[in-house]
Amino acid sequence: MIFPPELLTIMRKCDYIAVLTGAGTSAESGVPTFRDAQTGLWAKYDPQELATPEAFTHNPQLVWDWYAWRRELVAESAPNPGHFALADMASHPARFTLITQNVDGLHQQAGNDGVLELHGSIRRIRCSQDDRIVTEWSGDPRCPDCGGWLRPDVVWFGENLPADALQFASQAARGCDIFLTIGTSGLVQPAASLPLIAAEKGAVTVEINVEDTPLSRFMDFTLHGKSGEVLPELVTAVWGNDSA
Ligand code: BV8
Repeated sequence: MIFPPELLTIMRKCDYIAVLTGAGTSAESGVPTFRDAQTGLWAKYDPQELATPEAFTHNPQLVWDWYAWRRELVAESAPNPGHFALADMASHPARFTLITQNVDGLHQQAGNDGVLELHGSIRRIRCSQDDRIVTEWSGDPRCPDCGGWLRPDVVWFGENLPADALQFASQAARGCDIFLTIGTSGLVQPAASLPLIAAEKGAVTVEINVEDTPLSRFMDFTLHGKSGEVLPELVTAVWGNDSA
């Protein structure tokens, strides 16, 4: 891929890079994006309907089973070259913040630490009653202590994001020199506002996606391609071969 030379110069010289990722960064790892058509048993369900407290209250077993299916997919997945490129990228600027909407933990597996998980993690299970994290249960997904239904430790539509993660993400958007938005449809709030906050505060904004999104027209640079292909090439183009 040919990158705009001015982008490469800016990335080489900047002190603080912030990144927001969405489900598109995990697509090449075999984790379906949030707007991919669901397959098999789940084809007739709309994720946006299932990822809600109402759905869980109405039918906790159904919602539990949906997440158990997704946890299986995540367990079978592995970081792709895009994840590893972001782990590499983190080592170059003086400051680097990775913010993700994803719940699959693949950024951490690829080597990024301090990942801000705006929407929680499907890998963590918590009691829906007493909020404690539960690592073992026998048979029914019930809390060993209080008997409450277990749930994934993710943020559902209509639920607040973890305050600290959102605060640090907003600070990164306000303070960074460059804000990269990768593999997100830019539809879910408040995550989708972060690139616009960065732009408003004068950061150089870059979008990497296979197609345009509602954010594209606000970006300084839009790179069309798969993140698993574009990111390794970008890291090499900016910081050289010894980097990738
Ligand atoms: C909240 C966890 C306060 C669960 C998720 C303001 C305006 C309008 C609405 C709202 C608003 N403020 C709040 C809302 C309501 C709501 C919302 O945003 N609704 C939208 C849909 C209209 N937000 C909330 O409820 C949030 N809470 O604000 O609390 C509050 C409380 C009550 C009332 C009001 C406010 C909580 C939102 C979090 C929801 N939980 N996930 C789970 O995973 O099961 S969000 C879910 O969608 C995933 O986390 C996912 O990451 C996220 C966003 O989707 P994307 O990541 O963008 O994925 P998507 O599939 O959409 O797109 C993939 C993209 O990748 C595409 O663009 C595609 O082209 C691209 N792509 C594909 N392959 C590749 C690729 N790109 C590169 N390479 C590839 N290979």
